[in-house]
Amino acid sequence: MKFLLLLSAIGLCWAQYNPNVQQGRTAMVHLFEWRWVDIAKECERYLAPKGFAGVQVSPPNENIVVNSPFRPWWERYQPISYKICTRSGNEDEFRDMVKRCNNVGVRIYVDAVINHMCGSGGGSGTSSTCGSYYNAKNRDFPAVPYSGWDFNDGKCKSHDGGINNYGNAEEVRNCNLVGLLDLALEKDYVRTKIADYMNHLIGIGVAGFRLDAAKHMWPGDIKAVLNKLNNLNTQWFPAGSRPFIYQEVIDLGGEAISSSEYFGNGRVTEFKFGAKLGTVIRKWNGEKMSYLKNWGEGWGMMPSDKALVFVDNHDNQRGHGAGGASILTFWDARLYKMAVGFMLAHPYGFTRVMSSYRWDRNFQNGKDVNDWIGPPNNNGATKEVTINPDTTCGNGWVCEHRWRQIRNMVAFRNVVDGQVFTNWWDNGSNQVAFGRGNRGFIVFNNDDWSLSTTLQTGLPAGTYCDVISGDKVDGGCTGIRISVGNDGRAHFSISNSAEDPFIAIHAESKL
Ligand code: QV4
Ligand code: CA
Repeated sequence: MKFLLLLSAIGLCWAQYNPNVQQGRTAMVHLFEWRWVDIAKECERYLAPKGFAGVQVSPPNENIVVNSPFRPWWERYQPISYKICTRSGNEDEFRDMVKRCNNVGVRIYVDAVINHMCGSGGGSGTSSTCGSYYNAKNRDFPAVPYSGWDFNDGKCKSHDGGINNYGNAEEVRNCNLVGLLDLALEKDYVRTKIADYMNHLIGIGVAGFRLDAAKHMWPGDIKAVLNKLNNLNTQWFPAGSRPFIYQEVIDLGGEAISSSEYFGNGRVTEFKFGAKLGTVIRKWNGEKMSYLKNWGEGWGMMPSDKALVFVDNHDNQRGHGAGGASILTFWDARLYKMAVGFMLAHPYGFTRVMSSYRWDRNFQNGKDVNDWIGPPNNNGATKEVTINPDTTCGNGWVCEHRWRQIRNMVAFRNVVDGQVFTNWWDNGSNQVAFGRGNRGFIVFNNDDWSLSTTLQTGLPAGTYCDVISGDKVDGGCTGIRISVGNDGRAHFSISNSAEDPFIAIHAESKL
């Protein structure tokens, strides 16, 4: 009885930090701009069998249609209503996706754009993904409905109604972010409309939310909205389960607003993670992988149990948002795989893998002028994610989550879940290794010379298949074999010119 009380107390206190994943699954993937029909299939044919915990989906609510430039990805961050109706699909397709993914134990997390509606320069008419009328100048969104009273025009004190000074918390939260009409979240009416939208999604079966632009909302206003949310759908979740919450707050230091103000509401995106890891793996500013020994809180990052971590996201992979030039993406595939491998092997934070589409980059004076290009499409209709015979994706979809090295490191993270960080080794430069209890071990060589050394792995004796260079198939191994002796030690050689200069072995890759 005491135990049950304790459990329920922990449940109540910690609920919104819990991703509501199926037992033993530890990483989500952001299927950026995918259609609901493709996500449903991906859950069944790939994500569930490979052990992915969940999917972050692009905003599912109706948005403005931007024709100049033609159908940019960012139009989805300009809401017109809360109808489930976008280029990714309609409500029936969304429901079918949530049901099919949940049925195979893969959770859906919704990107909730609740700080604002469309841009002030968005005009008027029915140029929206479901044809709902709006008038940006009059602050009129009858499909919600919102009107002039529901926006922060009166509250914002900046000279032009926009956010110009990130050193002023009131301005950041009460004014328009890049001209986006800022909702008056202190009003119970607005909070109720937002909570109704989120509760509609909870009813359908989603497991949680990314709160877009959380920095631009007062933590107390967010809390008031969260207090109105229902428990998760008991068709798939234990009674009393609370939605998982992770708030998009970019805090690289030096601004008026810090991540810690949001810890009471749920997890927070840790943007230092990708920015710093990119700097280390690129070996910029004299950084070395050996310095990663105390990665996490030791590097000035937030507490692990509050952090949502990722190497890149849909913004900073194309120069939007923050993080800067150091961010690694699929465009730098070799270094990117090492960064994602390090993230998935390391115990810090709840991890999110990025899954992108390719676009024609065109750098002019260091800026990609094609950073707006939307998903692969025919006249604006998002293209299907096709699957090639070799399991990669077609039609311009990158599918990083299907790359062997990344997919196998998601499995590694599941296998070592709950195990301590141990057996750290480094050469004082860019050759490092560490283990997770007696369940997994990983070795990196990011130096300009070869690695050849014997290390304590902590693993039971046996022959293991390296899941970076290959796979364990039918009891054999298509990659490098590593033999661990009775003393737990194993010899590793990694050439600095290897296609992937790292090796990972774990309990389930034992032959
Ligand atoms: C333009 C002018 C403005 C003018 C305005 C008038 O530039 O000066 O005031 O018109 O209407 C797009 C355009 C932008 C345009 C704006 C409004 O790029 O030029 O302003 O629309 O029409 C994405 C994109 C933005 C895009 C926005 C809405 O990144 O470029 O703006 O969608 O379509 C900060 C925040 C952080 C944010 C990050 C990008 O703290 O919260 O910037 N990240 C999230 C999302 C991101 C999204 C938003 C927030 C907004 O991850 O994808 O922005 O929802 O760091
Ligand atoms: Ca705001």
